[in-house]
Amino acid sequence: MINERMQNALNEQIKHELESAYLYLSMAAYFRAEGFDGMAQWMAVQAQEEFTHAMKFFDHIDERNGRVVLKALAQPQGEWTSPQAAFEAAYGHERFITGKIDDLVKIASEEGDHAAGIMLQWFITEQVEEEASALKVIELLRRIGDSGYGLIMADRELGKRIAIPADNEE
Ligand code: OFO
Repeated sequence: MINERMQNALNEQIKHELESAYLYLSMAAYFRAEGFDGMAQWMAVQAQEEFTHAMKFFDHIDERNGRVVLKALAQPQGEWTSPQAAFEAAYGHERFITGKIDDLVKIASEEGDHAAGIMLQWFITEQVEEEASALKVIELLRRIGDSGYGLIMADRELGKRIAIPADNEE
């Protein structure tokens, strides 16, 4: 059985993960509109991943006889000044999410909730990857600068990202 404080905090995190999905989907729409279909694909895959993160919290609450409560999602930003600006916003968002995971780890420890603590270990590792993958794209786009050819090549490369089935995302 999960206690109320932990349950409320994890329900809040479901919202954050779904807001992440919504933000990346909004970025995918922006990239589509700008003609960067590869970057749109990268963001669409990221949005799918975020949904699987939300479901990990959903399942954890449910498996421990808690109650999942979904909250309203904020409208995501829809426009950015450049592909680099969008990826920088994604990186900033991931740092925000890392802070949220750290807060949850603290709550789990204060509540003596070892089950939540173990589940959250996966997210600690995942956030290192999430920040690193956004940063890698930012560095690539910084090197390219305003080169139209460079952006086309980067778009082609980023479009190779494919969705990983949720069970293999360990
Ligand atoms: Fe769920 O890791 Fe990004 O936000």
